[in-house]
Amino acid sequence: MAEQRTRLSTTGDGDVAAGNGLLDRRLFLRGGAAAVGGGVSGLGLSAPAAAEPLTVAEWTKEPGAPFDGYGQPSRHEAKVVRVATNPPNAPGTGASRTPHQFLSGMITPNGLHFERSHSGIPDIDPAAHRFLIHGLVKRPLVFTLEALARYPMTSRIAFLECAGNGQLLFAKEPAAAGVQALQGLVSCAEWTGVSLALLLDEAGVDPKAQWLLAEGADAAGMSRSVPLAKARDDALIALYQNGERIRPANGYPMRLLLPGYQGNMSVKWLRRIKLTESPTMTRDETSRYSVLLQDGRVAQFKFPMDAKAVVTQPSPGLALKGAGLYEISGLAWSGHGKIAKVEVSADGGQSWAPAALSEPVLSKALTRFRLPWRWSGGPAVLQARATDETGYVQPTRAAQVAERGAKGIFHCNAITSWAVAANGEVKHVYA
Ligand SMILES: Nc1nc2c(c(=O)[nH]1)N[C@H]1C(S)=C(S)[C@@H](COP(=O)(O)O)O[C@H]1N2
Ligand SMILES: [Mo]
Repeated sequence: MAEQRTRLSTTGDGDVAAGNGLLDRRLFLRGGAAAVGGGVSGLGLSAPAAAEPLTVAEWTKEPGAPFDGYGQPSRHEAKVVRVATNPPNAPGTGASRTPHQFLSGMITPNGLHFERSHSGIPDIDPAAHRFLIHGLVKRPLVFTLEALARYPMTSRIAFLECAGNGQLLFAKEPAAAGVQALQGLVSCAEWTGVSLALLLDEAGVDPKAQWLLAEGADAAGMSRSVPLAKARDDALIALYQNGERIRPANGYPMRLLLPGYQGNMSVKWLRRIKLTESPTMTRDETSRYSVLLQDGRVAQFKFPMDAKAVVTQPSPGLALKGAGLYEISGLAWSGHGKIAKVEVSADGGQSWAPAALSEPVLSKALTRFRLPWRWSGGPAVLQARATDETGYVQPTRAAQVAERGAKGIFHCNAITSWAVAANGEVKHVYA
């Protein structure tokens, strides 16, 4: 396993890293791309300057638009939007998904962070909102937003993933869907707020307390039990998302953030934390968000999201325009820590090459990976497989279905496969 790269040097260049055209992840750093394509960079994607001389465009001939109170993306990017799925007759209930096929880097812009709400987005007046810590504490405390905002703050970059993300992979036949529909219930932001451990110390936790109940101020009154150890470890009462106040859909004016844990536990519109001896067994944690086992039983409480990687480009909807050099890119994450390795396959999992991980590689954050690929123009099946710092390796779909049975819903982290056809179209398949 140490050296997974099979050198298939049939073309004579030493840059082939795995079957069906996968190239060495250091290719561009070494300047070796000259060997695989035309021109100095080797990419050969540009036109000769003589064929296409620069002209002076309309937008250069007159002054542009004035400044804007709150900037918006270019009007040419109108397709880059979340797509919502709602149960019939239930506005605000359901989810909208991040269009990862159009994004790069590791941070999800706030307007594109996925949304999952059980009873719509409450219109909370920040001045009237109160947050209570009570139960097994010496001093029950009530916070206004203003008071909370005066505490020392910390920032961290963390992904948030709904436990239902990827659940379509449990379907018998591969869904005709792309990365947004299949894996769009994960996003990553820089969250800033007050460490929950600090507030718990201020309230004085009774030694009998082992759990807490977190409850939202939405009409769903969504609530979950959280082990005290997690609350003390890295839980945040988040007030800011990527530098600005949390968006209404994501929990304005404050939310619980439990890095690496299933999204449902990061209670939005947080109004109450109650310290308890044992889990409260709320509706939201007994009816859903657990793992159905092969024998029909349900494993109670699976909190961290296991490691997953997914190729975002190319992916369905982004057709390849002719054979040649491409960069395969995608996202990987683990609720157990840092991503240690992402391997990419172009032949449906027969051979694998290690991808380059873009810095920074952070614990419980999305990690961007990249790998050069020379597409021959023939059929290919692209996959990515994550390994996290605990040594855990992401399973194939077949392995996960065998383990869980076909009725699984939550915590699917199986490998996603994209087939590339000779005409360049990309399609979701089971490999
Ligand atoms: N109060 C409250 N908190 C909530 C929810 C909710 O409906 N109400 N949805 C949960 C679910 S299922 C998920 S996956 C995450 C989604 O967070 P986001 O909408 O910011 O992406 O919030 C969780 N917190
Ligand atoms: Mo969720």
